[in-house]
Amino acid sequence: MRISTTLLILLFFPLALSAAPEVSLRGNFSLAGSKLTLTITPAESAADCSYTLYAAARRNALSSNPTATTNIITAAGASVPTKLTARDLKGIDRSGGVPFFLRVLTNCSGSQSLSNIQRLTIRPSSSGLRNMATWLAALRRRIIPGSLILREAFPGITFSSPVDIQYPGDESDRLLIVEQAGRIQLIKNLRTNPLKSEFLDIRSLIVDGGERGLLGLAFHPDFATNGYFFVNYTREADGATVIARFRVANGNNDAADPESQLILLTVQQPFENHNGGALAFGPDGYLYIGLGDGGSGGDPQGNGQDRTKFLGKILRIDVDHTADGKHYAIPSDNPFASNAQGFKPEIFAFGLRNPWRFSFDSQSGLLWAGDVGQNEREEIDLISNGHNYGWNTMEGTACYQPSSGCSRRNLTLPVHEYSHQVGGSITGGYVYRGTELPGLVGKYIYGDFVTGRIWALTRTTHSAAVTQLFDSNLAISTFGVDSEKELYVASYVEGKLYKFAAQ
Ligand SMILES: [Ca+2]
Repeated sequence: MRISTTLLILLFFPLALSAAPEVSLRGNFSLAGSKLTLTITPAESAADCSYTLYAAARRNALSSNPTATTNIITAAGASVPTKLTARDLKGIDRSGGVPFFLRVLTNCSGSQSLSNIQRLTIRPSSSGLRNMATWLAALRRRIIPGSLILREAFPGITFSSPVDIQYPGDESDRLLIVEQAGRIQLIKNLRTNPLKSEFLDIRSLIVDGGERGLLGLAFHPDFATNGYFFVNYTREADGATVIARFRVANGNNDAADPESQLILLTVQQPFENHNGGALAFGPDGYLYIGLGDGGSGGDPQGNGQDRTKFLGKILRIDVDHTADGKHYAIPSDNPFASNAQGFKPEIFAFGLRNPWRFSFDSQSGLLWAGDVGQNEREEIDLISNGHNYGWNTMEGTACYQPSSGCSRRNLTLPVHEYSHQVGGSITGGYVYRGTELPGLVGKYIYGDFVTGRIWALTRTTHSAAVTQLFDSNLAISTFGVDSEKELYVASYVEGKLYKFAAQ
C-alpha cells in the first residue's frame, strides 16, 4: 500500500520518519513545479490498515490527542488526497503558520497507534534547487509562531530592573546586564553553566527610578585589548545625563574598575523623563548616543528641532581621538561638524522624542531605532546622517504641532508606526542575524513595554510588513544579542531574561 501525498510547503528531502511499531514511514520528495510530493511507504503490507496524517504548526498540538486538536490535516486511508493545496494548508494554523510537525495515526482493524511526532526540516534536493531556493525565500518571509518560544535564558538567575543587555564583542561566552539602579551584572559560561557575578557598581553616582538611572552600555570595538566600555547614566547630584568611559580592572576582564571613570559628556535635563539611554558603536567605529527631548510632555522647550541642544538627538562622537579640549573628537562627516549657526557638532540625527534602544544591523550596517511616542503613535526609524525625524512637528506620520497642516518638508517619516490601541511604549530591538531561528533572519524584532507584544518587521523597498510573534505578559525593557547573534529579551518587572528559541 502506498499513500502519496503532496505537501505544498516546508518538507525535507530525503525524509525518514520513524513511527510506531505498526508502521514505518519512509518518505520521498520530488519537486514538480511549486509542489513537493511525499510518498509514505508502510513497512508491512497492511491491507486492513488506514493511515491518518496529521500536520500542525505546533508540536504540542499533536502531543496528547491530535484528533482533538483543530489545527490539523486529517488524511485517512484511501481518502488521502493525492494533492494538498494551499487551501488545505491554510487551515492548519490561522495565525499564518505552516506545517512543521507530522504525526501518523495507524488504524488496523480497529487497533490504533500513534507514531512519534516528526519535525520537518528543509534540505534542498539536487534536482530542484531553483524551485527550492524560491521556496526558501518565501519561507524566510514568513514567521512560524507555533515553533517559536521565549525560553527563560538563565533559570534561577534574576536581575534588578534590567534595562540593557550587551555582548562585549570579544568572542567570549558572556553577556552583561545593566541594572537601572547602577550595577552591571556579568553572566559567564552562557551556554554551559551560566554564572552571575557583579561587573560594576556605580550606584553611588546615580539617581534612579522612573526613566532615570544607569540606562545604557556599549563596549569599545577593541574592548578585548583596551578594556574600555561606555555608559549612559543619570547623575545623582542634579539629574543630568552623563556619558562616561570605564575600563576593566587590571588583570581581570570579568570585573570593571569603578574608579576608572572618564566623563565625556554631560547634558542637563530640564525634566526627569525622556533621558533616552541607548549607546552603540557603529560599523564606522564611532559611538552613537541616544538622548530624549528632555521630558515633560509634548517637548515644551522644542528641543527635538533645536540643533543648538543635545536633547532629542542621536549624537555621534569619535572616542579614539581628542580635539578642542574634549575627551573625544567630532567625525568630519557629522552633519554639523562645522557650522556657523551654533548647532552642536556632535549631532548625527535630530527630531527624536525618546529613542529607547537602537541597534545596528550587523549585516547591513543600518541603524534601527525605536522612538517612544507621545499620546498616539510609537515609531520605528532608520537613522541616517543629518536626517530630521520630525518630533515635535510630527508624532509618527501625524502632525503634532501644529495639530494639522504641518510641513513635512525635509522630515524623515518612520519605517513603521503603531497606535496606542496595541501598545504604549516601544522598545527597539535587533535585526536577527543568528542561526537558530531561520524564520527570523533579516527581520527587525521589537516589542512594547506596556503591552508585552513582540513583533517581527520585514522591510522591503517601499513598505514594511509586520507579524506579531508574541502577546506576552512581559514588561519589555530591552533586547540583546549574544556572541552567536542569538536574541534575548529582558522582563523588567520579573528581572528575568528570555531567549528566543525554537520549540
Ligand atoms: Ca518621528
